[in-house]
Amino acid sequence: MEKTFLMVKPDGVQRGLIGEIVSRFENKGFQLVGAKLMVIPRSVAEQHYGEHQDKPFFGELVDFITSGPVFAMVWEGEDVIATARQMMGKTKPAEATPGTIRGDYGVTVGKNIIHGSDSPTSAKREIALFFDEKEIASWEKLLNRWVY
Ligand code: RTP
Ligand code: MG
Repeated sequence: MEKTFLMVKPDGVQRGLIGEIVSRFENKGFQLVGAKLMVIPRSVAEQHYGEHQDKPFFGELVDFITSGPVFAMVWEGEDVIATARQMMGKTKPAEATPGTIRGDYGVTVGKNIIHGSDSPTSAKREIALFFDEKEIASWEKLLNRWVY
């Protein structure tokens, strides 16, 4: 089953949006298989955003993403990579449709609440960068056995 890496950025954690964001993906029907609150080491942040290293905002981006705890997650489900990007909304909150996470909660492009992998290659790379294999727990939904 497809997996993606999602992360509530420091602004989302500061604003108390972890629960809201987790709820959206749970309610959609995706499955949480890994999660942790962490402060990203600078070297990991530079690797994570390596594709942007020549952009003028790179320094600011790395400063911000390492400025406080993030909530890093791995989610699983059919087409979860593309669907999560839809649920996040466009990078610039002003362009993000209301109903999306960035459309509902974001104001500035630098502080846009959530990160999500943009392709299967990115997802694989980012999951390996943030999680040990033993930190990812695939689990079976037992609801149909526990609720009648
Ligand atoms: P992310 O990687 O964080 O999920 O965001 P994204 O794919 O939607 O956007 P991306 O192009 O990968 O940009 C990464 C992050 O860099 C910040 N950014 N700042 N000042 C600027 O013009 C600017 N442009 C991008 C944003 O916080 C964006 O999420
Ligand atoms: Mg990106």
